Amino acid sequence: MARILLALVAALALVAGAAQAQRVNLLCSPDLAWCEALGPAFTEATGIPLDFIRVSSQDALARIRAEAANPVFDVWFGGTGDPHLIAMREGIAEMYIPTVWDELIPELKSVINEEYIPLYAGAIGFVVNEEALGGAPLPRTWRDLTDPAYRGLIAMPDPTSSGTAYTTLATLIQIFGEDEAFELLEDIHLNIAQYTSSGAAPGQLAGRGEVAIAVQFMHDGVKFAAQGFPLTTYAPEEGVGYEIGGITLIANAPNRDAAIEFIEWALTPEAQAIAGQQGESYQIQSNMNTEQHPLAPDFDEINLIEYDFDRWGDPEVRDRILTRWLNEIFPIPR
Ligand code: S7P
Repeated sequence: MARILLALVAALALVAGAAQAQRVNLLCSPDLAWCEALGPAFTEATGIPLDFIRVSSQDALARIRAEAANPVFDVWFGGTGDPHLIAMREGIAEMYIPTVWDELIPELKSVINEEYIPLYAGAIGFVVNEEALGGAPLPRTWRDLTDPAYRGLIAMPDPTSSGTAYTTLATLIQIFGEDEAFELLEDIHLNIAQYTSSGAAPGQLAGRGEVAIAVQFMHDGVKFAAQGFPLTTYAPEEGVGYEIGGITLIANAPNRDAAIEFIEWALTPEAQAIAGQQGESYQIQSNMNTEQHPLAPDFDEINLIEYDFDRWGDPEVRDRILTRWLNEIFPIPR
């Protein structure tokens, strides 16, 4: 009898231990509302608890790099794709092929050479509060942003913390070439009122009329307009770069099984629909069977450049361009 009791106690302890291990620590880079909506829905679907913190894409990469020897997070959800690719190439993230792989939009997988899991796509653009322009014309091109008429009227995110801003730098370099892009960035810098740490914040400043022009993802502009802010969203004439946001398993994740369960769940049409229905996020979702939100910008109507994901997901390219921006643009008085 004593042996049976002991065996029972041991079995219960094992079950309790396993249950304790079943949780997901999520590094979440999209908008906070979407991050907040994920946990309750995932726990309801699977019984697994989820904790998250919201961190911008570049900061998230820095965090995963710093914790690589002793990872805290299991999954990195969302955020621009370039740093996901870098994490994969540096071996601090692990490629996992989800069971829905064949349901993911083929173009999203092929342009990133299937090096990470696509979660959504979104294009860079201008988000403009016409009232706050104070009579200045609507900017139509990237070059227009250098016009002194926009002094103090532009906000964009900081490329050292924000994936949105890194996508913007990469866009300008791909359109104009590196040196000309840096000349433009210098002139645009003179018109910048604020570099924000997160990618979506410039649209909030524009929405409140604190600036007139935000450079950021178009789906974020659409979101703020849907919330009632007087904002118009469009792509400049020379074209725009785009992101393929990722979902990534952290290498040596402390809760690997739960992490995989989360990734599987997050790529289902039901989970992806949370972005637009509860999370006010209008990216194009990666699963072909997800019903796209009516407010999601239509890529067929946007002048997209041929974004070179391979190059911009190269750690050396990233570090060199960010260092150049930090040394040559950021310190210029304005
Ligand atoms: O808000 C949604 C979104 O624009 O944010 C993600 C990205 O991490 C931008 O945030 P940061 O610029 O702060 O890194 C995008 O991937 C996503 O579409």
